[in-house]
Amino acid sequence: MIYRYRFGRPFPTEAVMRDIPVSQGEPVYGSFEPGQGFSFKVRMDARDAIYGLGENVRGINKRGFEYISDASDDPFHYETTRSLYGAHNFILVSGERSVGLFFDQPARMTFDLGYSKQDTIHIYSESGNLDVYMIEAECEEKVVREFRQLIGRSYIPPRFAFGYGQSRWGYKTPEDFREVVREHRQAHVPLDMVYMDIDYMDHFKDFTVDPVNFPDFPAFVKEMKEQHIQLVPIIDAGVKIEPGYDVYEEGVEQGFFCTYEDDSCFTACVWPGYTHFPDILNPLARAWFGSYYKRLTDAGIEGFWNDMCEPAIFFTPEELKKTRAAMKESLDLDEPVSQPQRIADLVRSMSNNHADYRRMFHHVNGERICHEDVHNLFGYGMTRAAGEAFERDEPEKRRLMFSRSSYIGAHRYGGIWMGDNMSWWSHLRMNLAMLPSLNMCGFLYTGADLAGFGADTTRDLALRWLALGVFTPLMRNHSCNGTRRQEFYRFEGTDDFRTVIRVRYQLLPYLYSTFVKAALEDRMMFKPLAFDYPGDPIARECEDQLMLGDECMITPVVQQNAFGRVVYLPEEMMLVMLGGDGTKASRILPAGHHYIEVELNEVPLFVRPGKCIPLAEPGEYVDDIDAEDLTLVGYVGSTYELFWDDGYGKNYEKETNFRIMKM
Ligand code: MIG
Repeated sequence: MIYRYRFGRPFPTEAVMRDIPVSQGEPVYGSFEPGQGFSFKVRMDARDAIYGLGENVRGINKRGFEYISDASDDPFHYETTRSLYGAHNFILVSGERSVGLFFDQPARMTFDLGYSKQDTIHIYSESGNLDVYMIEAECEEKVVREFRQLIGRSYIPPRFAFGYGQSRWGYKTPEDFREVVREHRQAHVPLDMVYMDIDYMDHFKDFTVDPVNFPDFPAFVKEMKEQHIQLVPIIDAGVKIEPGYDVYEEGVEQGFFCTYEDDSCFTACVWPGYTHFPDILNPLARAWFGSYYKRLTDAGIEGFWNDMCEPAIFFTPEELKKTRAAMKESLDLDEPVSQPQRIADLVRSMSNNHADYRRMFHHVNGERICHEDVHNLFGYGMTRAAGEAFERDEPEKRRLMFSRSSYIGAHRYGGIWMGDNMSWWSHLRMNLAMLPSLNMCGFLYTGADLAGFGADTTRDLALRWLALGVFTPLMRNHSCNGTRRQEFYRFEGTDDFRTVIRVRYQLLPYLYSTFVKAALEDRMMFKPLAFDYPGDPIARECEDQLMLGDECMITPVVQQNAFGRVVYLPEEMMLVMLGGDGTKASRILPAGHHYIEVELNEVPLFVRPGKCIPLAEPGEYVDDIDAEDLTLVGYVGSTYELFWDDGYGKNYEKETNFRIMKM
């Protein structure tokens, strides 16, 4: 059952696709507190668990901390960071009852989940304009399914997007890209995508290509495609202010940029220098911004990533002025400054400052709306701009699109990557924990920067992270300028990398099929063990293993210097050790705890009783995989339903896309 409660005048986020009648009176769960803004409270039992909240730090069970939905560019996040790049206001409380709660409002919102008081959930916001949805069902999975049906079908990318991608902030010239491809092909390490970060552009201007490095861009795209490589360029939120640059000029002329309160264009400094932000919540401006992607798709590009769409701001003229004045004042003083912290604080607070978000306005259906009140929708709007444009442009064809910032609703138009992480083992564990949380919120096409974006990685971290990345729909090695290089060929013993990445391609039919079926059936691809084994107290506490589809359990190694790990089996399962030297046979292990050895080039996978999965001959790229030549591993007598289509089209339900395989 879904109940809806309405407060004030909510902004139409269009996160929800179904019209649920508004209930009056007391909620079926917890209570709404009177007073300013919005406040909801509910008492928990000692052992209730809380799932959800999409992209956030900490574990799968989110209980015991406070999280804030406030999309922020924060690469240096830790266990106590309250907001990341996205805002996903869905939680699932699981205990005697399973209840899903979705707070559909795009301004800042606090989720105190047993933080102030251990037994109390307190969810509140300054904004009193929102819809609250409460979902009751007999188990966690059903709650999620009802929620997912409410918010609409998840985005499905083209099949090539399930290949391996190499990225690094700093690739600039055609030779930089060619080198990546050459190294992979020479070493027979599979590769499908090379990502183009901001340096491919002409002075960081969206929808342009550096004319010096790429005098004939379509020819370069073609050259890459001949090697079965898709180039995936980045698009940033800010449009450079530069007379003569048509995106800037058209945007100003048509009133398609965000403004100040006086309707002049809002200005913020990001990579291109001073920029304006497209007014992405205005449907006309959204269509206008989206139409520029065609400049690159006309050149042969089939996928993009949208960045800086929180939107991230380095500084604005207003904040810069304030800081400069303070600095000047301190220069004029002969004595040590009286407030030593002040300048450092001012400099730090110049970026992503809410004072700026309060100065920024959108124009939606004739109304001027302060950005602060709809902040969490910007990334969603940008993903949607691209998604809607692709749909208009070539309705029959899927394209790759994923963004950094998001709100629930964006999951229908694209995926997300998990933002800037660090080359830390703790962030590898966080990557794992985020998968089911994001799946609950509709985001299926997702993954983290493998081997870590910021800071220097190590060979073993890279391999262990890739071994998790083998399972994530988005499998991309990405790193920051200035950090240790982490393409596989920068390390010793590159055979191990080949072995691990090839496992992805062996599993490709299974992963692709599992992904598409999850999208079509509004289900999760990755589940906490608790969802499948609700009566098992050990399974409920398991935070470093996940159920994959209906068939498998994954148990990545997430600790340095470990030669294996302890795994927990809620029931008997078959261990299939992929990668390695290829000679290890699968074996059945009884329920309970086991220590399994896992070499750096191995990927353990457990198959559930009565199930099997298909394995392909690994190819060098996705189109090289032969879905007619599959081997089943698992339990004798079991069957698997494979989804395999043309990889591009949208006619998913076509009967011939489904095939029953019997072991
Ligand atoms: O301010 O484009 O998260 O993936 O490499 C940093 C440069 C801007 C942030 C993205 C990251 C990307 C980087 N970008």
